[in-house]
Amino acid sequence: MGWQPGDDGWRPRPGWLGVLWIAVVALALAGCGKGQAKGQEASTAGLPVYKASVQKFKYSGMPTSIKSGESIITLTNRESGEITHEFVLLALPSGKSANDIAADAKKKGDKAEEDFLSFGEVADVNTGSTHAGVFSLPPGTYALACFEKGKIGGGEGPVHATIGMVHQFTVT
Ligand SMILES: [Cu+2]
Repeated sequence: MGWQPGDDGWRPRPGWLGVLWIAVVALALAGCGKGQAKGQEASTAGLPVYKASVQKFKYSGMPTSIKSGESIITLTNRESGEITHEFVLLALPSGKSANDIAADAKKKGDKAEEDFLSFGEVADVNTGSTHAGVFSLPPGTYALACFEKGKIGGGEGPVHATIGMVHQFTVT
C-alpha cells in the first residue's frame, strides 16, 4: 500500500483543542473590551456595532463615518429624568446637511420626518434603556434625528431635532 494523503497528517489532541478554544475566547473578550472602552465599533455575529447614546438632547458615540453594508446601531438613553428619545436614520440629498433637517423641523414639526428618505429607525427609547436596529446602508450622507417632542418632567416642547438632536455621518 502506497502513501495516501492524510495518512500521517497531524491531528490535534483534545487537550490542544481546549487550549486553542480558551485562547480564541480570551482574544474575543480582549477585543470587545477595547471597543467598549473607546466607545467605538464592537462586533456581533460579524456585523459592526455602533453605540450611540443621548444625554441632554445630544447624540454621542456615533462615528462621523462608517462602512457601507449591514451594521447594528444601538441607542442608549442616558437622560437623568424620564423622557423618550429615538433616532430616525435619514438619507441626506446631495448638498443638504443635518442642519436642513433641523430647519425643516422648526417649520413643520415632526412632519419634517416625511421630507427625507428614511432607512429605518430605533424608536421609543425611554430613559435608562438601549434599543438596537439593523441597518443596510449604501454609501452616502445620512443623519440621525429625533422627532420626539416630550420634555423632561412631562409636557411637550419643540421637536428634539430642532434643539440639537441631529447627527450627520457618511457611509463609505
Ligand atoms: Cu429626542
